[in-house]
Amino acid sequence: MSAINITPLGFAAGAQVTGVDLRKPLSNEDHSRIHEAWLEHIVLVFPEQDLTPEQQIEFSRRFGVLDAHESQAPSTLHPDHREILVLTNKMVGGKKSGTYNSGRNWHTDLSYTSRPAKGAVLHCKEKPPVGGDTMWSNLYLALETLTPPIRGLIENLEALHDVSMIRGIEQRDPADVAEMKRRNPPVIHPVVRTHPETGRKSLLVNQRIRRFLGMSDEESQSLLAMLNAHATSPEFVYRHRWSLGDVVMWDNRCSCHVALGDFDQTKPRVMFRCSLEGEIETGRFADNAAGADRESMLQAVAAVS
Ligand SMILES: O=C(O)CCC(=O)C(=O)O
Ligand SMILES: [Fe+2]
Repeated sequence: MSAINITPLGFAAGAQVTGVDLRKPLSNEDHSRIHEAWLEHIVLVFPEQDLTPEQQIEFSRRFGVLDAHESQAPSTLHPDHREILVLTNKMVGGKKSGTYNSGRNWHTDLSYTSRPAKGAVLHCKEKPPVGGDTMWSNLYLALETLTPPIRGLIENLEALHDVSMIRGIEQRDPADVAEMKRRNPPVIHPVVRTHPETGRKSLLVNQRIRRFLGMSDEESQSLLAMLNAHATSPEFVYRHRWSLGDVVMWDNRCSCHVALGDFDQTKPRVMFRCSLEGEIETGRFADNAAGADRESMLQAVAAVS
């Protein structure tokens, strides 16, 4: 009998999972309960865990293929385990870490690649005394609550996602930024996507979209502002206040999130993240787009890079 307890933490997303020690291999029964709860609650919080990198990797691997983080600057990876991305505001090798301000605008992990992440497992290693919360939004609800006329407008719409839109990227080390851009040319994804496991549709919008295809800049910017405001309405959001040792695992296929920078930056905040590779390629590179769209996209991109 599984000793796992699942308690909802929010209406739109979030549940706490207790009664499981993630240092040990998961039984098949525990694995299925967690997997089911993950699909239902989108964000799962496992409090008071204390995992070595190997244990975090083993646990994460049960839920998908681990990303070797080719999209990231090598200096941001754990020196002994490239499956672990180190999110830290500490100095690394005598300079600011490439992740010191990661996640500061609403985003879906790796939507700036052709294969957005399936999910991620984030382990809190050090935290400031106050602040530095993370918020997730349920993008199924965001889609389902749009009115029919807007839903019709976006049904077949596509968006250009651009790594240059990461908030604060210009403050990072120029070599890291150049590397990120080189690794991640702009990519196009549909605005409405289907979750490969639940079959439900969700709204893939976030603050790393540069524009929609086939629209003027004015149309794009107004629509994007409206959709982003809607997608991140408090009604759809779970906000997590971190405690040391928390492990939080989220489903990236139906959510977006933001890491708040509202904390004393002289205090360390360190998170270890395993990322699960996306199962499907939903994007195509902007370079392969046809005709007028290609031209206008390339101009938009040239203006920023
Ligand atoms: O640091 C955090 O709370 C989350 C950062 C983030 O966006 C991520 O790990 O994907
Ligand atoms: Fe993220």
